[in-house]
Amino acid sequence: MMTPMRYVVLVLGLIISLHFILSFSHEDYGKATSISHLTDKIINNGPNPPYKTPVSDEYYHPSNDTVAHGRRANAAIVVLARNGDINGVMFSMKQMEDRFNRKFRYPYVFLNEEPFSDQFKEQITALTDAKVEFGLIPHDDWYQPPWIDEARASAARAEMVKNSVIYGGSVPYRNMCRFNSGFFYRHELLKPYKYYWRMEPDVRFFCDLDYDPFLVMQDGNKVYGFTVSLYEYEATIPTLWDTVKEFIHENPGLVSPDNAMAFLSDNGGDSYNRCHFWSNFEIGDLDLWRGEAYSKFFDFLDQKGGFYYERWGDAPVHSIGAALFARKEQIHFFNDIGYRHEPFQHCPQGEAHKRGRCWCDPGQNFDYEGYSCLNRYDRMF
Ligand SMILES: Nc1nc2c(ncn2[C@@H]2O[C@H](COP(=O)(O)OP(=O)(O)OP(=O)(O)O)[C@@H](O)[C@H]2O)c(=O)[nH]1
Ligand SMILES: [Mg+2]
Repeated sequence: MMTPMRYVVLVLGLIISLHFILSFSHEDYGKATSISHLTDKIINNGPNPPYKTPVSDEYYHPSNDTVAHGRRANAAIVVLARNGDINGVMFSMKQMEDRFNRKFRYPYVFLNEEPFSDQFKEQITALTDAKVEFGLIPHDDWYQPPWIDEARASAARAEMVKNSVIYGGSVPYRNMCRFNSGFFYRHELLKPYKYYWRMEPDVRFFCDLDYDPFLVMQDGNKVYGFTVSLYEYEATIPTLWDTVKEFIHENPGLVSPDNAMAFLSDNGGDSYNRCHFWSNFEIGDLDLWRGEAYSKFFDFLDQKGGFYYERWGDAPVHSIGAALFARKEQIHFFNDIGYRHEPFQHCPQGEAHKRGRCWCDPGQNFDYEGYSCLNRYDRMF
């Protein structure tokens, strides 16, 4: 007869033997259960995504350097704006220059569906020593295509206005979302570039950025960078996910292995959890959008008409594209970039706050607030 104590010892012995066999035979199991991984989880209170390792010192230029010499990326800062956005654009750009670009001198590309006024051009050019170009958006890349059923589109807008959906009644807003989703990276002025940083009017940059984020993207083979992620309004995208699933079903070969589906869906792709990267800030690789997978994806979405029959935003469209067509390691959280677009902000914490001489209150940080999706990003690693 075995005593209960002997049973316990026997079962423990079996578990320990199985653990050792699995540790040696399955590398992933070994890594996941290693002491260092487990202590990391306890100390850092969760998973360990790549951004928790600070950017290496070799990327930093001393903060008193006036010009960053050395390697440069093929990159531009991109701004979509109207003439009437001039004050907000200057507000953002002055900070972009002071916190970062005064030293790095990356060129700016401004885009508009109407010609920029002389006043706009003069005031903007005066803010920087970098090259500034002003481009006109081709008519068909901006305006609602003729094959959209206007009766259906206007009925959808009226319904959204009735339901108080933000920008629900606006056609220009929809043109903007469609242009940012599928056309900006094809503009003539952006053709020479590989990387871009999207900047909007009226945003804040809180910290000095003494390293070149484009080189961090390039060297790490990253394709999409963000600072804030959150949930999309369901009312703006009722059929978007079904359309995405249809596309995946028809094009399984275009989806990346090791993608970031877990950021978008909590059930393996069955439904969309509405998480997206907030696209008013993006540092990205234009070739992600120009590639076969995203090009086909955008055309597929576009011909469904959801940019006009609903109000599909460029944020969910880009986020779904990046998450499906890149590997999850290629999506980068720019932890060092303190950033605010009303009403949310990312404020770096601890050492990163100190190093960037950030002027945001570390207590005001969206990262792990209830409406943020950063925990879903973290859990992928
Ligand atoms: N040229 C042009 N640019 C536009 C138009 N509408 C919006 N934009 C730009 O597109 C970007 C996004 O527009 P926003 O109005 O900031 O949209 P949003 O960020 O969703 O909403 P806000 O909370 O109002 O900032 C900004 O860079 C705007 O300047 C437009 O009709 N024409
Ligand atoms: Mg905005």
